[in-house]
Amino acid sequence: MKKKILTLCIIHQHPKILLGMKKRGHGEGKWNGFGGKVEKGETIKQGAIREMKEESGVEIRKMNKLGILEFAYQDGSGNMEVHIFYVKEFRGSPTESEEMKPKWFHIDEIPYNQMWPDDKYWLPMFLDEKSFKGKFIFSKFNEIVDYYINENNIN
Ligand code: 8OG
Repeated sequence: MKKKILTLCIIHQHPKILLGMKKRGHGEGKWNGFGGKVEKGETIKQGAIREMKEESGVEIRKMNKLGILEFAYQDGSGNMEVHIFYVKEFRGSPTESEEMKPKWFHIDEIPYNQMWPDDKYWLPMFLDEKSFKGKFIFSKFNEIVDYYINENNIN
């Protein structure tokens, strides 16, 4: 099966990051960065900028790709490749959308127990602005059954 390409953007304005509570669909009830599927005819970067604007009202001015993670299920279904962007500069103020409710979190108070279980493995690297590449395999109950993650130059 072909891998789906997705984006994920997190604004870091030290000592805070912007997350959003996903209100519906895949990952509902979890805090996460902003992003989604890359559409036909757009680059990954364009997809990231579009999704950030649609879901939070924020216009990205400067960003840096830090990570590429692959997510798969044990039964081989739903392979995804997620491109993770560190957003340094933006315009506008975060606004609730149909999909996400934005909130700033101090980096000492990141709500890992209400996030995807892989996030605690890579978000600390992300916050240090280190690049990384990895893969997580989930059970059908969304538990991690296997993973690897490498600090790596992805550019
Ligand atoms: O378009 P849709 O809302 O389905 O996009 C899903 C978003 O969730 C997209 O930004 C990628 C992101 N995402 C996953 N899996 C994981 C994960 O395990 N951890 C994090 N932090 N984000 C994920 O699809």
